[in-house]
Amino acid sequence: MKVWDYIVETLEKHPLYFVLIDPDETGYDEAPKVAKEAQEGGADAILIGGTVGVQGEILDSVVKRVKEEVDVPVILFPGDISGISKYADAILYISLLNSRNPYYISGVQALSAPILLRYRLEVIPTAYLITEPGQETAAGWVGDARPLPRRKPSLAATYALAAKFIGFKMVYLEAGSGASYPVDNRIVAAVRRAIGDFPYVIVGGGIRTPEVAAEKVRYGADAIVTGTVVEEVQDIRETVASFARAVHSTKR
Ligand code: 1GP
Repeated sequence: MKVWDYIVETLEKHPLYFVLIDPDETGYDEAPKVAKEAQEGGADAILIGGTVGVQGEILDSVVKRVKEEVDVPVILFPGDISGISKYADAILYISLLNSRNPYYISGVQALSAPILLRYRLEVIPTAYLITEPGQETAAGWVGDARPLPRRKPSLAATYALAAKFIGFKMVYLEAGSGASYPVDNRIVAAVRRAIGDFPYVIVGGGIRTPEVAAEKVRYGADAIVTGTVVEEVQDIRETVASFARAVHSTKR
């Protein structure tokens, strides 16, 4: 089954919860175990990636080992052209629409397209919008983003509407990994209002509790991503389970 079909079918049942594994943070040897426990806790997919570091043979080997441990989709979340592995199920084909640098809007996509074709990787066209406080995170800094201000949610909404008109299937609202606070609820709500039911909205960055994850869903998120919380706890399965329960049981 295509990952996209899995996403659409699962969304008919409940909102999605993705666990992001950045092997540079979790450790390359720990990543497969983290993925297994995340699946057992109820994660709907595993994202693998990071802004710096994860690439080449090491990435291939991590993705292969993660695939051996889980049945849920393993989706690449690349920081650059180097974040590609033919062993993954799909890739978020990301365009950072509010970057100042055209490389992150269309350059990296062009440079990676031939290799994605050769690997026959399923691509999921994703508009990536970095909001405040993304400027304090690696994604915002490296991606040279002009973070969308939380006091002007209409700006995020216009970018999201442009993403819809261009034809993206996902809009990823990102506060940045390890952000001191998550994407503002007013931004999530304004984006949802502007684009209607589609594209699907992913919200990530700075989400630390199941309550906050559920809140983002109530304001309009279709999918929640957490990364850092899983890196910080001992009991990964139970932590993921509490997030999965909160996300899956909340109505959009
Ligand atoms: C980063 O949205 C993800 O791209 C996850 O962020 O690590 O803060 O959970 P956190």
